[in-house]
Amino acid sequence: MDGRNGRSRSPRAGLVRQASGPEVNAWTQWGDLETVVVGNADPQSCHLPVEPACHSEINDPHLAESIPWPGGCVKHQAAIRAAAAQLDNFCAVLKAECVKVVSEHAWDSELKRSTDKRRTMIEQSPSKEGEDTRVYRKAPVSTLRPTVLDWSKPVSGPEWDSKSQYCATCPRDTMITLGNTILEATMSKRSRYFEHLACRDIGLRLWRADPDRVKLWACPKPSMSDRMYHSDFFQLTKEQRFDRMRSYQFCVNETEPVFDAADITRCGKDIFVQKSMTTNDLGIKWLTSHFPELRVHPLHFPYDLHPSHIDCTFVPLRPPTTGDGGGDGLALINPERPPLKSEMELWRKNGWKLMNAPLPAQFDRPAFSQSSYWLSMNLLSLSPRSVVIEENEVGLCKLLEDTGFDVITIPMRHMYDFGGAIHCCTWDIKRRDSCTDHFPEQEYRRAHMYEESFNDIDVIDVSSANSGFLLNPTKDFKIGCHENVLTRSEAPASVASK
Ligand code: DAV
Repeated sequence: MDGRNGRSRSPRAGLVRQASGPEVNAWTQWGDLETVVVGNADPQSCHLPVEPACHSEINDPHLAESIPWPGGCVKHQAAIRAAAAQLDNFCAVLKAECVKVVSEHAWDSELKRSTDKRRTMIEQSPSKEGEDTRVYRKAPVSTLRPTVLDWSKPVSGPEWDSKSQYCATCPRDTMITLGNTILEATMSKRSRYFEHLACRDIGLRLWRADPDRVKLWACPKPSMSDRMYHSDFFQLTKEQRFDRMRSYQFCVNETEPVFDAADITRCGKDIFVQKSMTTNDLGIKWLTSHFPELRVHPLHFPYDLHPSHIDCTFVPLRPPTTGDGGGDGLALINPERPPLKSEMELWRKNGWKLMNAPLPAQFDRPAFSQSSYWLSMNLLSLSPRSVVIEENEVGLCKLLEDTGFDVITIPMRHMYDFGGAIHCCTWDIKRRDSCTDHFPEQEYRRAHMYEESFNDIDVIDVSSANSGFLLNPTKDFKIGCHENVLTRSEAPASVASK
């Protein structure tokens, strides 16, 4: 028996653990969800302080005339309570859902079909002869919550300081599960440097319980010194930003690897990482070299001039399947931020289809929200057949139901003030999935990712079916509805003609 590699455990214990699989396991965005962390709106949640990677503005023009951006101040307690209540409700929905059926007859095929998608099982069968009552229960999702911290405390490093931190509503931004590895992101904002500590206890507990199979890992923390940032980024006019969009240069430069976990989306053996305000090329390179079992692909969305986090831009929903009622692989795209034709070729040739997200139900945003109205598409998949979306998003609900999903709706608009919605406020720990290859048709070349001068801005036309690749072409769309993006007619001729 060899104690060092764990073989000293009793064979029985070993067998039990093997049968259950590691408690940390998530390779896709859609595998059957078993354990998830849901963020907290802590009482000392703060407004983002102004710093080299963040210049926030109040959305309401009247309020903006009266007060400056309250960076570093604790948010209003009423806003905090409202978001906290919606997060608690989300946990309750994930944890349990029971249906009591009084007779077999009532268990009609429609109800059965929709509950099947939610992985429903019988919890209580009729106990006596002649009785027909049974209780069905959806396989519950275990929810974990971050540690409550005081975000109003100032923080500093050798070359910087920050008036406050931010909050713990969006563990998605700081933490990601890549297979059996828990990874802490570097972040790029000084105020968010220590945010992962709210999830540290969860990470440590999971790793300690199964150190042979679970990894707890982090990319080296950046210096956050002034040298890391393009200091003129927030002074650029819209026209200058539009002019520079071909070069995909944002506020963080390439001095040190930087990424937010929410810029990554997982599809089994392949993961996709958005180059953004919060993720640089070096961050993508770090991920590529540290996860050799995965194929890492950068993604670019040139019409988003302030990209941050991929989950309001490009959302894989289910993989392609073959035979027996299988269907198309599906990814939801943002029609205001179309993907590049060149980068979508991989998806097309591997049997995926794209689907335009409908325009959001509401375009107004809470006064202090620093996210776009595309939080409308910030959904959480419970399985390849079942998704949770915001209750106002009727258009999205219909589209998803029409494409075969069971849609669960919950209220989440109070979270918009805290930079996120249903996907942002979660961090999935365990899904029933594996490192499956959903993109077998490819020649994976790491080298092309590091081209110094990537300047492709040729995007998918979202108003055309693209020979069947895009399921629902939209005529509504025109580049520039988004307040961050110029309309085509406003754009410099060199760009508009593209
Ligand atoms: O479209 O503003 C927000 C994502 C926040 N985690 C957007 C992206």
